[in-house]
Amino acid sequence: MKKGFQYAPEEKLVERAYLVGVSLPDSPRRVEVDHLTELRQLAKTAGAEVVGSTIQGRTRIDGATFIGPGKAQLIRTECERLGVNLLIFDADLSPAQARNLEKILNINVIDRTELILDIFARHAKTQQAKIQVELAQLIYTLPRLRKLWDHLSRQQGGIGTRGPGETQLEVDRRRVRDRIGRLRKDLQTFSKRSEVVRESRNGCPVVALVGYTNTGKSTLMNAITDANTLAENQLFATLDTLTRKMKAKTVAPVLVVDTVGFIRRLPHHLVESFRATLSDIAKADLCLHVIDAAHPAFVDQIDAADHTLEGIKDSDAGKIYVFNKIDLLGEDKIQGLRLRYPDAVFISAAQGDGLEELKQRITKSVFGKTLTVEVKIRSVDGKGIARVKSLLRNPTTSSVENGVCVFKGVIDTEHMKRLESLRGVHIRYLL
Ligand SMILES: Nc1nc2c(ncn2[C@@H]2O[C@H](COP(=O)(O)OP(=O)(O)OP(=O)(O)O)[C@@H](O)[C@H]2O)c(=O)[nH]1
Ligand SMILES: [Mg+2]
Repeated sequence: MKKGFQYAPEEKLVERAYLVGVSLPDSPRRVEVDHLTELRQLAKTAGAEVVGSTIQGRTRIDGATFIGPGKAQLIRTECERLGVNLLIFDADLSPAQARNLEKILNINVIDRTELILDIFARHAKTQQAKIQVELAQLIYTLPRLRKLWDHLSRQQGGIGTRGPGETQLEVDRRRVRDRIGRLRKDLQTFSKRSEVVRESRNGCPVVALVGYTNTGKSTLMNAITDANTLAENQLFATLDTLTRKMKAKTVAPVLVVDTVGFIRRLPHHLVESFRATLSDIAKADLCLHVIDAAHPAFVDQIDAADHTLEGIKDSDAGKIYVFNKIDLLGEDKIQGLRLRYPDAVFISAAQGDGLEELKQRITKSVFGKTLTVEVKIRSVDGKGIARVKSLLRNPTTSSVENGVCVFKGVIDTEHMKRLESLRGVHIRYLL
């Protein structure tokens, strides 16, 4: 290596983050500890290194600084000691609170919504997802533009940089509003396009995988369809909708949709922007609510996901609770869950346990107890014809052509296996 002249490799900026939670009388400390664990995972997913955290007990929120100026000073000292350059709040800060805190702390302050938006921006791959995320970010940014300007003027410092006049801020606000309008229009074309895709589904029933983020929806998708979608131990790995046929020989075609996960207090900007994506859930015939049975806060996660689902879907639509990751639980724990949730299905998407039962439940639910089918069989196969007639309710012969008989009729789903096992029989499902 040449002495005295070296190219320093570009340093990768890893943000050193400090987390702040607030425990109010209606949210006990234990709950806030769980929430901060989730915030830590969110921060990690966003690429930050968490170097410290604090939970402050308060009787009420401080209007100007959320945590109070005294606590803010203490945090500043701690952050300076730890070399922190990003403070993340497990709360939604008002634009003014964020501004005031940055003044006291002299580092970048973001809240939970901003962190989630950042992860969404990192994970957005398709054009639709990118537009949806940008829209959500702009809606969030609009009332906070002043904070951005404060940043700029502080960075520049010195004479003549006393912050832009109100007019420049107004111009920027208008630009952002225009862009929001444009993105909303772009999203409408995506909605129309997905209508067309939906029609091409040819009446096949659709099952949506829903649930809290990181519960194993994509892993389940890969296990029951031939999709090869990203499944990773990070939050919001999936943002785009993916539809595939369920692998099941014994039933009529069923489409499975994998989509974005939910989280406690999903920022409403995101729900609004992701309406096109979420409409796939709304239109589904059945929702499989996937639960991480091994997560300590799975009950809260069920509630949070159900709450989000209520805002998207009619309550009378079918739903099955699917407890995943049972490979991580002992037999006692699984038995306890079975007693507590008698209608649920228990699986390990990763190990393949319980998937056959799940598929049967899906079939039963989307088709009801019966299916209407058209059966083709060679007319010389007298024995086969007799079997087909015995399995169908009210079989009608619709035609005999080129030595092939065509029957139509209704069959109990429990008899489907027997019909499919007959040799020389061709079945078409009339949904
Ligand atoms: N032990 C175990 N781990 C599982 C199982 N299913 C999924 N996982 C793991 O859980 C993590 C999350 O899985 P994903 O399938 O990405 O979860 P997701 O619900 O699609 O997550 P998002 O798309 O981020 O909302 C991954 O690390 C998987 O390997 C399971 O049955 N057992
Ligand atoms: Mg996923």
